[in-house]
Amino acid sequence: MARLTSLDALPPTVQKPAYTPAAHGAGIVHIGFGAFHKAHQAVYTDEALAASGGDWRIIGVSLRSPEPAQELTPQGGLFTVIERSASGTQARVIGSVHSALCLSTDRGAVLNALVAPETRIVSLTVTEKGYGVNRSTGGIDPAHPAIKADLADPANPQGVAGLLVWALGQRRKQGTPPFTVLSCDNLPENGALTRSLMIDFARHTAPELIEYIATEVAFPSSMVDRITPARTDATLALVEELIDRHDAAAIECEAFRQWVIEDHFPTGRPYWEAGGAIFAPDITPYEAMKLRMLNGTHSMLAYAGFLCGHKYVRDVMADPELATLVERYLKAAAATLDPLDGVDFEVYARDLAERFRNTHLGHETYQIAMDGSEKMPQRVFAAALVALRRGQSLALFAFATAAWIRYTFGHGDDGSVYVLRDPRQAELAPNHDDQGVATAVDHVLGLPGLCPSELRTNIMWRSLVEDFVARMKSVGVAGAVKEAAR
Ligand code: CS2
Repeated sequence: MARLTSLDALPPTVQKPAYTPAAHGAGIVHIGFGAFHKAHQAVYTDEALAASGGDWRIIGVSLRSPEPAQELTPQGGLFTVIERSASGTQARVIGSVHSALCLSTDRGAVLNALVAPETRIVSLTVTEKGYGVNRSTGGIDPAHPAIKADLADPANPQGVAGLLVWALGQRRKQGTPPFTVLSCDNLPENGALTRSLMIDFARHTAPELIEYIATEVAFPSSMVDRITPARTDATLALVEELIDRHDAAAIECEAFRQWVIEDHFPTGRPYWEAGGAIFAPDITPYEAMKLRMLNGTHSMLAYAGFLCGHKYVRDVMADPELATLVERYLKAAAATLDPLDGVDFEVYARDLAERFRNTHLGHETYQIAMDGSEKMPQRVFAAALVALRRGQSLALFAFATAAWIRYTFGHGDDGSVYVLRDPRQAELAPNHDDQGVATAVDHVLGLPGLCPSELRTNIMWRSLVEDFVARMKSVGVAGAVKEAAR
């Protein structure tokens, strides 16, 4: 089968860019060129280019993995997104990616792109663990591998903070205005967090840049949302069927998407409104809603569901007891939020449950279960802390926490073992179940920078978490789910 290399003669059912991609230059460097970026910001940018043009195509950069660039380069940047929902499957070819690079293999080209005056935005989807931020101080985590390497050799940067601080230094030297840094990761106040990370990194490596970064560089926060399962061979086969071409870079996702962004782009931006992006002066309420309701529920259902033997989120939703817990978790998380103009949390919760039920997506619980130590604080503990202060029930949050702690034992009730896939795996690993439940709970909740002390030292919280872990051990996770859903 012929490879996707041009927009010519694609089947009429395939949606194509409503503009000529090659007529637009690059204006964005995106770091973390994975499936989520392709399904989200690249689609919004595609629509912005169609609606109002501009030199805003994206140079996609992977920090380590050469595959994304190898897949995309022979296709001239074109790739397919298949959007799957109950109302059907739509294939669309995206033209907004200008080129793709890998830092380890195209180092010179990546550094050039970061200092090029044409680059006015650097956006990021490097996952929670990619930043190297110490969440309790907001500064750098000197033990993070990329931070460590970049502190030792700042002129030869490998990680996010190192690369961006180096590039801003070069731009300042050559009199080029700074780029805007746009974080698109599921972290609270992701703009402010990236800013404080970079200022602290500069403090250690280039103090002359502190003032410049603090006053001249914009770090808008953004809330991003689109469920994007890891690609499988089935994705590629379906794409071939739909577009009648081989596309090595295709991805699949749900039809829903949302993007709420702080409108602070001194060097300009694409007209992302064309794709439905919402610009708001303060996005933190949207972020809290998404992190606590979508992502918090996701983590709860991933740990409990995985340990009950459910491979996909849709299987979890087909299990009546887990579905009941999902519904209750959504309610409990919603109750921790302040009212948000124009948003009905009940409707949002109903829509989320519907999205989780999407039978057309194979979204693995094991994928969501990854990196729990990076996800639990903003998803579950932040909500639990508000619930504690407001005198609301802690039960669902304690259940989610217990399911995560049970997951850190590294084996299911049937003895099957799995790899945790967590950057703090070495610290979590001693947490096996032949020690007492109280010791296991202490060990995980006591890890530095994880569970806020107000929550950790609360006796009610502790005993709820311990009781759930104990039940999971004595009657099995499925048994504990059944009891909790009663
Ligand atoms: C998920 C998210 O893997 C995970 O942890 O909760 O990736 C989730 O699918 C996205 O945030 C949806 O926008």
